[in-house]
Amino acid sequence: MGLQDAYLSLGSNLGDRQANLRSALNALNRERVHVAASSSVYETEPQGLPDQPWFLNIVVRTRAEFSPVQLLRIIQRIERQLGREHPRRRVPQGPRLIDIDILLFGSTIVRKPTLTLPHPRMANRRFVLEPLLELDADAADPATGARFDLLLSGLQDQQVRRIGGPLTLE
Ligand code: PH2
Ligand code: MG
Ligand code: MG
Repeated sequence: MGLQDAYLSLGSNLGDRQANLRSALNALNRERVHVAASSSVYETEPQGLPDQPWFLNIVVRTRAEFSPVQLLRIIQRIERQLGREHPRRRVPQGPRLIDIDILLFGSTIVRKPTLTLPHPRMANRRFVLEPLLELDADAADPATGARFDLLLSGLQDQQVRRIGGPLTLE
């Protein structure tokens, strides 16, 4: 499979959140998931499970020479290495040192028990769409054709604020 643009969402709401995001970016590059561009850093209101600390979130564009499932395995290994708990001990949508989700993989549509692309909740999440649109203002959902900028306009009640520019790598 050739190189594809894959967009990833990264989030952290425990410990040194910015350091956790930076460690994840460095780990991706080390694993040959090349980070081509990173959004600004946003501090974001927790969605899904409200009673937890606010997150730092970014979106990155990567050039991956892997299939979507191979990319998922690499991401899950990095999450474990960075101290994320085993899936069975984790609260769904709850606090985490690091979470890395595949949002889009080119315009590939995947529906497997272990992986759904585009990410099934991205269209409802301002903490995803705002940084994604920073990297690609014309991005649209490959499954429905809906433009993400139009979807974002319905999510303004979710609080996000840009707290800094793109993270720099080692
Ligand atoms: N991740 C979740 C659930 N809720 N809320 C924000 N603001 N940012 C996240 O990254 C996030 C969330 C599950 O992965
Ligand atoms: Mg995840
Ligand atoms: Mg997630």
